[in-house]
Amino acid sequence: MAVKPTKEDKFSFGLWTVGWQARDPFGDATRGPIDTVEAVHELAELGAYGITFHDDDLIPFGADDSVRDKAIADYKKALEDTGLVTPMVTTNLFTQPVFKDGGFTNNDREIRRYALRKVLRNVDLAAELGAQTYVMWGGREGAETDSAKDIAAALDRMREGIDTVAAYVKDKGYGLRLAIEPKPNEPRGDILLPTAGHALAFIRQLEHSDIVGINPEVGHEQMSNLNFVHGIAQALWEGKLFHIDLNGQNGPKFDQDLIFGHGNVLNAFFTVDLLENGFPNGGPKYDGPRHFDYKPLRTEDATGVWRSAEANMTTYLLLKERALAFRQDPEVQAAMEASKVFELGQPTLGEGETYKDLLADRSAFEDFDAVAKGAQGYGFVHLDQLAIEHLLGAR
Ligand code: ASC
Ligand code: MN
Ligand code: MN
Ligand code: MN
Repeated sequence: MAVKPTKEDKFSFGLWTVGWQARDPFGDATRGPIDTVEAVHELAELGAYGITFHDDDLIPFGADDSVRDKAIADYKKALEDTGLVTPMVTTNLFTQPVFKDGGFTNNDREIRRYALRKVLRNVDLAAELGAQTYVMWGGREGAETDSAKDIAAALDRMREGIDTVAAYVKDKGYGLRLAIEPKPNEPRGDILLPTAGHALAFIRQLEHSDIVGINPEVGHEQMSNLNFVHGIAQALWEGKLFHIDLNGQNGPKFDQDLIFGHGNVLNAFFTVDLLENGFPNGGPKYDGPRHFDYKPLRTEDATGVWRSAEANMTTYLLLKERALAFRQDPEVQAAMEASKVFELGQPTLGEGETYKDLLADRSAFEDFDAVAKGAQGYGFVHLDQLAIEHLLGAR
């Protein structure tokens, strides 16, 4: 099926995704490194609008200033040549041995200070490139042992770290917003801020919570057996869905980072439905990048890498087309009405009504026929079957 992505679709990719050499805990790399400039050109060719990176993806860790400057200059030139943008930037605080006990929450204070400096340096680069979002994935911020990590102190240090970065961003007048990316485990046995819900609660403890939101990843929520659509819905509802990492996952197991839709496809359908069509009763809508954070399968060669990048976008666009048809189908609208989906949008108390009026309303309790109401059907199966039939192209 011919669905060609355009820049208006706002598809972006991490440099580390197509660039993954497929090294895993059991095996060596199966592919060679990909040149950054080549990756920018390939992604632009395929129809992406943006590319994102960890500092160490672009500039080898420990590189001297001349190497760093050249890497940045080459990257900027590639962006200019292709029109690709950098909407998001992030920091690698997980690969190097120095971060084996984390960055912001490392038990070693000197390492925490070093981690903060590494982030601030890269925040300058993010601002210089015009990024809107700075993601913080605390992959090593966690533990394997409950004896060795004081969780309250670790959360204090996490708050201190994020507030320090946020204060810097504000003082510098950068337009950046920070987005925490939750993940329950891997590489650590347990990671701090394991789910979207934990991260949203944590953000309320920050001094600079106004510029901090979340970057949920499909597979990371599903690793905890959670519903990704519910996670992003709550973040949207709180005005905190600053960015999104789209990929695929088959239930709770190791982080698969599959192509978007190549996992729980029905949940992917409703993810796109929410992102593109919004809540049935209105409310905040997402307008940020559709960012893919996936890994091309280890079995693939260079051709397979670019096919897989394309597959993310094609799958998204097909789901978008299906989700639009679903919402516009009069039969679906009628089924939603019958299922009282729109009735949930009505406040439970009437305009100006208080609990006093509710207590005085005999129809709400004394004369309410709970038995009759208990017998009503909601027609949810019919509605969901319509979704399946749209998804499968049968309507
Ligand atoms: C990130 C991010 C992740 C991890 C992972 C690294 O920045 O969003 O999920 O790093 O992709 O392999
Ligand atoms: Mn992942
Ligand atoms: Mn991610
Ligand atoms: Mn990832």
